Amino acid sequence: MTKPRLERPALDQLARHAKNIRRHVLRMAAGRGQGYVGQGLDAADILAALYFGEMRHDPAQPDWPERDRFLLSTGHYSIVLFAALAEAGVLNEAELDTYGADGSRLEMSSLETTPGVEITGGSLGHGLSLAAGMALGARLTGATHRVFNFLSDGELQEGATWEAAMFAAHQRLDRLVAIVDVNRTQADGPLEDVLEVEPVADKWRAFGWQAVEVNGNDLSELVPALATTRRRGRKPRVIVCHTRLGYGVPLIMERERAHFVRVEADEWDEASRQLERLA
Ligand SMILES: Cc1ncc(C[n+]2csc(CCOP(=O)(O)OP(=O)(O)O)c2C)c(N)n1
Ligand SMILES: [Mg+2]
Repeated sequence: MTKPRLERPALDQLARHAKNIRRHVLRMAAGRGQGYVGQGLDAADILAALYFGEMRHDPAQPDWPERDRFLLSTGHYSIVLFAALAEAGVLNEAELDTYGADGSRLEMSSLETTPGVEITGGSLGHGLSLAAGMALGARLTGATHRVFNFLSDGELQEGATWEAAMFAAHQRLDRLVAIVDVNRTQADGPLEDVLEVEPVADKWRAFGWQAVEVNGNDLSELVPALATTRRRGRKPRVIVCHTRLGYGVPLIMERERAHFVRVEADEWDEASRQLERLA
């Protein structure tokens, strides 16, 4: 089996991928007039940094056994995973238009049967347990790939996440990386109204993790933070990413509630125009 190239592209190239991922997200949601657009826009920089920089993977062989695993714990963020997989060439861009349609492989909550998708999502709070198990399994078999688990601040409100955090630290799973999207919101509203989770980084440290905090919408912070996770260190790592729901499209960012977005046909054109103005 051929080995994929491991070059890490420059920041401006990553920014182009992030912008394309956002374009794909808008295109996908425009198809049905709805979707988890805010999350797709908010996490685009993180997925660009992973899929086009940090992760070892080969789009031509999505099941390559030595690939780093990306586990999307937040199934409802599937829109950004599909967008990144299309940008990487794992999925065909034309298929993106089927997002959320009956019979489509691109469900609004991701399924492991879709190429490039490692786990089925939907029931929140389970991703970190799966990731910890995979990282432990990899170590037991002598494999060297890493496991990246993407989770949300809403999932920090679930007890299972902290059981998995405790287990991963106990097992010293230093090839496990958690990436937490702290966008300060969940389905029922802002975290300060529903259930506060701060101080997020200190909670992880108390559970035995090495934690860094970055602006998750700034590649110049994300990329070096991800690079530090390559060092072996006897602790699992977490990158706490502070993001904005809808980042790059003011029409979405300014909505009072943007957990699930329905947008009128004429507003999609304006959303696209706004995205093109993003540097
Ligand atoms: C176990 C479980 N409980 C509740 C839900 C319903 N639910 C779907 S999305 C969501 C919000 C989770 O928080 P977060 O991912 O931070 O939301 P976002 O930032 O996307 O608004 C909830 C509670 C679920 N999918 N799974
Ligand atoms: Mg959230």
